Amino acid sequence: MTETIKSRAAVAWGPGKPLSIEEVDVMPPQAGEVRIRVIASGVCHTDAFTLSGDDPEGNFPAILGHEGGGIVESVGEGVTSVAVGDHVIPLYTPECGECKFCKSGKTNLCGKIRDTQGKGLMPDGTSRFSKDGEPIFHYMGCSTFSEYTVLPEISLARVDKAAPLEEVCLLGCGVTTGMGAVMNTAKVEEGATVAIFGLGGIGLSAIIGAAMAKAGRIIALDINESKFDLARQLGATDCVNPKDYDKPIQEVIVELTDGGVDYSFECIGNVDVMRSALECCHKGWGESVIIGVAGAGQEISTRPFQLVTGRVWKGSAFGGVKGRSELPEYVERYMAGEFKLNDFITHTMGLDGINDAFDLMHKGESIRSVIHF
Ligand code: NAD
Ligand code: AHE
Ligand code: ZN
Ligand code: ZN
Repeated sequence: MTETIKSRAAVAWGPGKPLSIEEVDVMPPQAGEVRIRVIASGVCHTDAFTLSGDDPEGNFPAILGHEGGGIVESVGEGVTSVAVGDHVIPLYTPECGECKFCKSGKTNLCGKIRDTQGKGLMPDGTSRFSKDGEPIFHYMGCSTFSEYTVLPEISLARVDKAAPLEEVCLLGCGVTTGMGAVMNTAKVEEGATVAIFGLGGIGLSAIIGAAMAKAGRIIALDINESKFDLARQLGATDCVNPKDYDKPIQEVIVELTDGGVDYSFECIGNVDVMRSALECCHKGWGESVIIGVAGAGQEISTRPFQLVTGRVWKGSAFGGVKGRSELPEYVERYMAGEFKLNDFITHTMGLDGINDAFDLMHKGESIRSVIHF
């Protein structure tokens, strides 16, 4: 019989406010739910985006965090696919296996719990978190900035116990998103020319994906040149700072590449850069994938002629990866040494230091900060 437990958590009380470390109550998992002890959580730009107040789905007070790794502490009635002690990665893109989306074979998005998840609630429309009796919202179905959190069973990928959760937590969002966008969404082929805009955790992971796909040329762009060394180590062939040019960067790339790139990836969340990323694609076939998340009210634009003449605009969530069935394989590939994760972990800190993680991100000094509980 599981009970409500106390948990240290970083609470976002309101938009733009620093997170506050609190002792919160975490209810036992209900039917179909699982309570996990979070071992580590990366801090992704999307956490900062929601904290800023720009996310139309932002709810406060909330416990943010969605790039975690943990151990199953208790399970609710009817849970069969994970057991106490299993190592798991929370999934903000669940996989129920039975909804229209899951059965389509066309997308990794799952519709089963999306409505309640977007409202910061569990599938029954209530929260498992509270402080002094007042409910606190969940976030992206994960809330990994808490020592203990509760998730639906369909939102957990069971992974190899030998994998270090302090590292593979990055597969809960950033690294899988970047690699997957290249390999699953764009399906970059050998010899292709690729441009990657924004060299944070997502863009650098897209470089890993492009190098694995044996892209012939990988052009990495950022306005912060301190990102270029790692980009080159991971396989970028050209590093470009758009600030070095006084004409639109799409024109620069088109000239550099004899007419444009085969694939581009926007990994920033800037709608002007999304336009550049589309327009630097080659006429007739170039494809641009939007990964970055833009704030409420922002819209993309281009001349329709760009599409009429064969360029394709796409988007990608969690790299097109179906978390329960496919993420364990990413963990295995990591364990087999196919790619590294510790290159990305520039800072680690306890939960008390979580606001520093946000500051480092905003100053452009970190790739990923990982919180160790
Ligand atoms: P980050 O802050 O670590 O990296 C962003 C990078 O973009 C930085 O290196 C920054 O210098 C660079 N940049 C900013 N403005 C630029 C400009 N005008 N031109 C060129 N470079 C510029 O962020 P991250 O964690 O890598 O996330 C990147 C984006 O991806 C965010 O919008 C995030 O919300 C989004 N995201 C989307 C998904 C998804 O599934 N679609 C998953 C994770 C993150
Ligand atoms: N809530 C925002 C959109 C946020 C968004 O696009 N989230 C991405 C994941 S970002 C991870 O760092 C995603 O997976 N989206 C698909 C989905 O179903 O949320 C808004 O604009 O309302
Ligand atoms: Zn993320
Ligand atoms: Zn589903």
